[in-house]
Amino acid sequence: MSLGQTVLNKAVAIMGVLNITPDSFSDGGRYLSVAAALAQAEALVTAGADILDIGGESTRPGASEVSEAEEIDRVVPVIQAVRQRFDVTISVDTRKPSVMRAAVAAGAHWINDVEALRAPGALDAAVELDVPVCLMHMQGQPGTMQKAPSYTDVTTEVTEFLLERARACVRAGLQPDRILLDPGFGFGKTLAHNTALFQGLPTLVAQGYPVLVGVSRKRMLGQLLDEPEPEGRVLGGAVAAVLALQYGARVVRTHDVKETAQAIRILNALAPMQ
Ligand code: 7PM
Repeated sequence: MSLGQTVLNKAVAIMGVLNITPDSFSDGGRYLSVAAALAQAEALVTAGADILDIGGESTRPGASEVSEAEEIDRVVPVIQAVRQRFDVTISVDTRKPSVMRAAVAAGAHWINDVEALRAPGALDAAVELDVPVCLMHMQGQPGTMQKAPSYTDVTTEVTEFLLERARACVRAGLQPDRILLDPGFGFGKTLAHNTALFQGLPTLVAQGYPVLVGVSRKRMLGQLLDEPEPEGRVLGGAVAAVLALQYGARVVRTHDVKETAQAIRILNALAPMQ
C-alpha cells in the first residue's frame, strides 16, 4: 500500500470508492464514462485516497447481475487510465475470476472480493495473480442477504469465517502477508449485528491480519442517525472511520475521502497515543 497517514504508529490507508456503473456514469458510450470516472478518480486522489477501489458490479440488494464481458468492459479502461495518470494503489472490486485477471493485467494492484474468493475459480485466480486480496464476510447473497440475517454470536462467527477463508487462501498458495480481512458491514447483518460487530473489531484485529472497514454512507449509519439520505451520513461515516482505526483497523473504505482524511488528521493530532 502507499500509505498517507499513521494511527498509533501503524500505517493506515484510505480507500476511495470508484463505482463504474451505468447509473453512476450514464450514457454517451464508453468515452464519456471513462472521462467521468477519471474526473472522480482525480477528485478522490486529490482528497487523499491512498487506494482506489474500482468496481463495475453493484452488490446493492436486489441489483441485477452484470455479465463478465460487461464488467470487464466497465473496469478495464478505467484501470488503465487511472494507472497512467495517478500514483495510487488500484483495487478491483469483483467476485469473478475473469474480471480479476483482466483487471490485474490492466494494472490493478489488489483484489477486493465481497465473496472472499468463494466463486468457482476465484481462489486459483488470486493465487496465480499473486496480489494482495481483501476477503470480506457476507451472510447470504446480495439479492437476499438482508431478508433474515441470523447469528448466535456475530463477532465470533464472522471472525471464524474470515480465518477459515484466510486458511484456504494460504493452503492454495497465497502468501499470508497479502491477506486483509473485512467484516463486511451491512452484508447480511441487522443494525444490532453491525453495532456488535463494530464493537468487536478488536477481536478481529487480534487475529494478526490487517483489517479493512467499510461503513461509509451505509444504512447502519442511516439507522443510527435517523438519516434516510446517504449524503446526510458523511459526518457519521467519518466518525465511524476514526473509531475503526482506533480499534486497530488499517484501511477504511469510503465515498467521502476528504472528510475521512480530515477526521484522521484530527485523531492523529489529538489522540495519537495509547
Ligand atoms: C449498496 C449496498 C451499494 C452496499 C453499495 C454497497 C464494501 C465493499 C461494498 C465493504 C469491502 C458500499 C456497498 N461495501 N467492499 N463493497 N467492504 N471490502 O456501501 O464494506 O459501497 S459495496
